[in-house]
Amino acid sequence: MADVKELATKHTPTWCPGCGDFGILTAVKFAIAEVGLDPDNTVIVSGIGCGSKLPHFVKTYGFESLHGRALPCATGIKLANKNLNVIVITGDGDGLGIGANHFMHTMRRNFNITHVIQDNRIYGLTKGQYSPTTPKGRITPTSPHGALEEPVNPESWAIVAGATYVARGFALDNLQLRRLIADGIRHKGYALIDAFQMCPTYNKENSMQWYKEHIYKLEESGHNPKDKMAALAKALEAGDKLATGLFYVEEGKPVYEEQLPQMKEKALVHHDISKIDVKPFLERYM
Ligand SMILES: Cc1ncc(C[n+]2csc(CCOP(=O)(O)OP(=O)(O)O)c2C)c(N)n1
Ligand code: SF4
Ligand SMILES: [Mg+2]
Repeated sequence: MADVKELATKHTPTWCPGCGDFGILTAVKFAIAEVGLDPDNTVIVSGIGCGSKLPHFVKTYGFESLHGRALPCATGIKLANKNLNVIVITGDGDGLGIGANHFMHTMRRNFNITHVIQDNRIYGLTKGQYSPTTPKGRITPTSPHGALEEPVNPESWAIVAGATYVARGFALDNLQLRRLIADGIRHKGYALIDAFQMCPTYNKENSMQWYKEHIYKLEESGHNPKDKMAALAKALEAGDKLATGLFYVEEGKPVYEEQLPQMKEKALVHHDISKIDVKPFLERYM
């Protein structure tokens, strides 16, 4: 079992002071330690963005992939070795914009992975363009007259697409966030944790104070996370208040990687391929 201190690396984050990525990093490390994941058997996969630097700061295996492609890489890793613990970290732009196609299909397949979205409602790394979760009407360098689109609601997308664990946290409510991530890791199936975070450099509107004034906790509202329609209603809730906590959980749904006959007995990486003659296959395609 990992001690949280042993999960530190020699690298130091270069995030801006006050960035919510610090809180999410802390929550991820504490969740890994709490669940007792073996760092040698754990891989954190990210895309590209400010927050996607996270794998550099946790002493597990790490894979910083391409913008929008964290989920296909995580899928490939899980297919090669289903025994690995796979945690995916993406920004809101990464996971819900360029990577939205992968997001929907990975949830539909119910891979056993945990996906944390660092949701600062902006493209941070590329200097403040509007993102899929930027509120309608927000003025940014790419929406000088106000963003025209309705923002993406990740929780409702996830519930409808077939995710089996759907939660939302806040970078500064670290105890709640680490519990949601830890439970997401323990959950067998696709777990989404949408983590609200501040970007004090490019998103001045959704500040720490703003979140504190708008957030309320689902567990204090009598919500039943096993009720799919109630979860969807909570996700789509209109108005000034934003719920955090566990929206939806469904146990027992088969995970994709365990339904493949080739992997029933053991992971692909443990198959003996030394006696397979690949020459006929190569000749067929050369
Ligand atoms: C294929 C491709 N398109 C665009 C980019 C440029 N790019 C890098 S990060 C990024 C957006 C990052 O926003 P988000 O995913 O929300 O992460 P944040 O920086 O806010 O943490 C963009 C557009 C890229 N690297 N690759
Ligand atoms: S630009 Fe925003 S998201 Fe990126 S490090 Fe700075 S505060 Fe964090
Ligand atoms: Mg972002």
